[in-house]
Amino acid sequence: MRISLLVASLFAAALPACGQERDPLAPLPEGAASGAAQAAPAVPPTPAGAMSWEAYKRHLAARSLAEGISQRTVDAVIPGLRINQRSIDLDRSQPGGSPGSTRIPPYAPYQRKHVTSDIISRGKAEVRQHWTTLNRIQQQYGVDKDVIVAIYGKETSYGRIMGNFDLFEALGSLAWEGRRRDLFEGEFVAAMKLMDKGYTRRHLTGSYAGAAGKTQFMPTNILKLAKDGDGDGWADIWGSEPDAFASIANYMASKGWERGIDWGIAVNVPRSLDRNAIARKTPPERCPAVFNRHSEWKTMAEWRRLGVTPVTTSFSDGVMLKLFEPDGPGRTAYLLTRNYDLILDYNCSNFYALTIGLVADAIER
Ligand SMILES: [Ca+2]
Repeated sequence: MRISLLVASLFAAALPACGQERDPLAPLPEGAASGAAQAAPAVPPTPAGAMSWEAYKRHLAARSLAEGISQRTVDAVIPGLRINQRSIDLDRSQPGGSPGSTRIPPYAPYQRKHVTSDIISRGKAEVRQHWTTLNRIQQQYGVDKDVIVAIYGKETSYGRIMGNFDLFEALGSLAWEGRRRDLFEGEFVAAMKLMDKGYTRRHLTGSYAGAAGKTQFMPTNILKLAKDGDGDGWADIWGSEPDAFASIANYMASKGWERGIDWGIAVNVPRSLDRNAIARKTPPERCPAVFNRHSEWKTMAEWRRLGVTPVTTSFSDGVMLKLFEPDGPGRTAYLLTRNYDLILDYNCSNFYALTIGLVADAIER
């Protein structure tokens, strides 16, 4: 994430997500447990000093070599590796663990702050500047170009805030600290693999928690999903916007993005709708605080029969949708598609995903 580390990072939401973590500019009230990191169960904290930093560095070197990383990379990174206490402090200050913080704030004030004319106009400028490239990427991956640009804008303020933490120090420090050692140690090793592939130490910077570049991918996702979008044969998510766009599109496509289906639409919901009758019946597989706010799935035709009507655009009758009323009955509501859930893969927060969708729609208009 971002985190050039200003104050903003103090508010950054949660863990590095699939690709990133939070908006540098934006707290994500409900996104405390997001993304890739959510997959890693919390382990009991290792009291600093349970393993000395020097001993842990030896462990990192041995694991790296065991995973096939070159001695040259190990020698370049490990001996001088320092603890980055700021990474540890920022990680510990993330929301999510404090009792009593379960109340979800309303979305409308967040929307006013994060779906702004400035963000939208800068997104439109990105689309104009990269029109041909973005259309080619949209055609190739099937992911809407306005969604790609909206994600880029939210993740890094259109490339302005990518984070300047040395990835090895950030990831190594968080692994050593121990609360999510498996996650961060795996990401450290992935960063070593990136260096073996030719990415320089200068490139390998990111957020305090290791989300990197214009896409805010964690190193494992850079290895798996980064793509070359400008045709120079090199996926440079730090330096190339076309590469970042292709990588974001590839991320979404790899998760199953359905070509030609919008993320969702605004709808009017009758007051009389029985919310209990449409509530989700099965526990979500991930981030329950986020998914439990959505209804069960019904077709567009079924929603119409229940009196739920699109404000403007609609879906065809057979499309599967779920209802989300971010601010409760009587306020703006949305019918969401499976593509919305893929935005949640990027960062598991309704505040995040809904904002991406609304900014994307506004960029397109
Ligand atoms: Ca490239």
